[in-house]
Amino acid sequence: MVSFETPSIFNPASFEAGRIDALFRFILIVATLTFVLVEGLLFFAVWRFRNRPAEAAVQVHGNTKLEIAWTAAPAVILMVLLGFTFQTMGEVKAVTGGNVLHVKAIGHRWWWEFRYPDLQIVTANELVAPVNTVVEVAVESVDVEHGFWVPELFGKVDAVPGYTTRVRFTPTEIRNDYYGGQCTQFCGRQHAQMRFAVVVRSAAEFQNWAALMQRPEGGPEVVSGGAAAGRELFLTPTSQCIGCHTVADTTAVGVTGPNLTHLRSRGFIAGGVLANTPENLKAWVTNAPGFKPGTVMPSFANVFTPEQVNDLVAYLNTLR
Ligand code: HEC
Ligand SMILES: [Cu+2]
Repeated sequence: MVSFETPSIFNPASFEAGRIDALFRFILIVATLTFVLVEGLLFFAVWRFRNRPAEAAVQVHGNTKLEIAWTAAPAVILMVLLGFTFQTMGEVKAVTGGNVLHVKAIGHRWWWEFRYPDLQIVTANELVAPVNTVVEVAVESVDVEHGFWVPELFGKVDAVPGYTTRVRFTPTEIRNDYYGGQCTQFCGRQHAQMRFAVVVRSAAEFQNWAALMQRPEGGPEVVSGGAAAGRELFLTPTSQCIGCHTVADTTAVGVTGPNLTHLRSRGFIAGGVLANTPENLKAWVTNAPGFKPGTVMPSFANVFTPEQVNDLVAYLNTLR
């Protein structure tokens, strides 16, 4: 299993996550002071007015000033917190504006699809974004409700079937590792295995990546040997692959599973839980439900010979 850097809201790497972090810390301080004050008064009262055998307790009824004070003080505190919360919400709200990169994140049981409508890019598991650019993500779902969250970059939003939720983030830091994301709404058996990553790159690196992603599959002339046999098998309708997967400019136009056109350009497969290595591809293509019981991708263990799987993986390896 791939381990992303442990996601933390205390380690913000975008303007929006920075604002949320600041609000959280402010609320934490106010809440801590309130807690210490209230508990301190409680313990003081317990100690100061503890029962002593000789004394009868003083009987008091009502204290208007005190009651007004302990109603007004929390109300004022909550109003202040509400004010800062509204302010932060305004700052992080998705507003479609000028220089915005639009990305669609579509939840599937149990992986995330990423589409860049303006760039004609379709990929999975990894959202690549340029640093210091406003990225507006339109979050959707094709099946059940999912949750979309990268703690370092933006607040949690729901992916609701038939409805688009928008969230915006402006990454400010390029880190070597991935920003780890996780489905945060229980969505069935493989909910915990529904991860994704955000990769933040410099503007130039992002352009290179986009250009690579816009290239079509190389066509039959670029593959040979096992890969050519694998390509043929992959594109044969009876092998089923093309019913669920797309490879641009081939007869593979299925949309049930991840787009495989540039499969090998991604670090992970299977909803971010397996490193994208030839060995893992082989194991996955042989028996996907062995890794993720319940996935709609069937097991091919009794369908293909190991040689056929080798050929398929040789072909998948050419999808760069
Ligand atoms: C019934 C639909 C279906 C069929 C048929 C199918 N797949 Fe899949 N495939 C999926 C789904 C769904 C996933 C994503 C599963 C997940 O991550 O939970 C997937 C994932 C993959 C992945 C990993 C991609 C990634 O980025 O995560 C590869 C590679 C793959 N399939 C190859 C194949 C090959 C090769 C065939 C034909 C032998 C095939 N699939 C047949 C549905 C299908
Ligand atoms: Cu989910």
